[in-house]
Amino acid sequence: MKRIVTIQDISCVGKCSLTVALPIISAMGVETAVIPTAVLSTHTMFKNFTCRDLTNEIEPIAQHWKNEGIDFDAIYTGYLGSFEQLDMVSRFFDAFKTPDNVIVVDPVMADNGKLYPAFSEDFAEKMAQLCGKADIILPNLTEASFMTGLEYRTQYTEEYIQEMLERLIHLGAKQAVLTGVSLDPGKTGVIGLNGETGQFFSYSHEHLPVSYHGTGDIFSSTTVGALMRNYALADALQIAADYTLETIRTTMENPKSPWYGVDFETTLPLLIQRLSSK
Ligand code: PXL
Repeated sequence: MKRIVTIQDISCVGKCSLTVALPIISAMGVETAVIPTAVLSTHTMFKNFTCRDLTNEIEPIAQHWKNEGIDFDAIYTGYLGSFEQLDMVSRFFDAFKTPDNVIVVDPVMADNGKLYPAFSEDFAEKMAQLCGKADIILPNLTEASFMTGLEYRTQYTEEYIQEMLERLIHLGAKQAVLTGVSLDPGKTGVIGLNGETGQFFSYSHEHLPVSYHGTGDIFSSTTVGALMRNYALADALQIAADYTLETIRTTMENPKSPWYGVDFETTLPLLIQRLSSK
């Protein structure tokens, strides 16, 4: 069985970061080790959430794992809360990168043209450096724009997306994937660039007219799980996009779904079925 480690916060209620990464990747048949970078009572869309920073735990955990000879087939990072955490995660990459494992960075920090309230433009610059060490990065258009300096647009052409991807590859990542790209009315999807072969790849599907918290984390977690089940990146992205879309659709249909996240638990069996039918 493959083993990954995911490094991000745990929002105790809220269906994002570790509370989706852990169940989804485990259910995909992949051992999922975690480094919780902070414990929050809820994600930050609730009012008055509590937060205990765990930055000082990262290095002792890493050191213990080194002493135990533990290694990972993938290192997957999501929401990271401070410059110091970015530094520590960068050092974690140096310590645990092997010729065969894969580093996946989802630079969670912005959406809809704006940085999340906790972050500044300097943070985006530093996140861009972390992305430079990754094998695969999964930014949305807003995050990509803050990291590359190419202006954020809501209306764009394929050339604009290609330029954004080329700039992302220029940061140093081997493959860059832009999420939430709509080139045709009523559709959305992902477009990626393999920096080593110069090849673009894409997948698009129906665009549902809603937006829910935590869906980016579900998408990235599923991508990592599928990669670990030996799917090529383009296929892993398709599996992740379909699962996220079905989850959003199911959530829309459930009048009792909570406002703060999606019903990924309901659709998880469909994801597992798809993997086992390979
Ligand atoms: O889903 C991304 C995310 C993760 N963790 C925390 C967040 C967010 C997005 O806002 O607040 C704590």
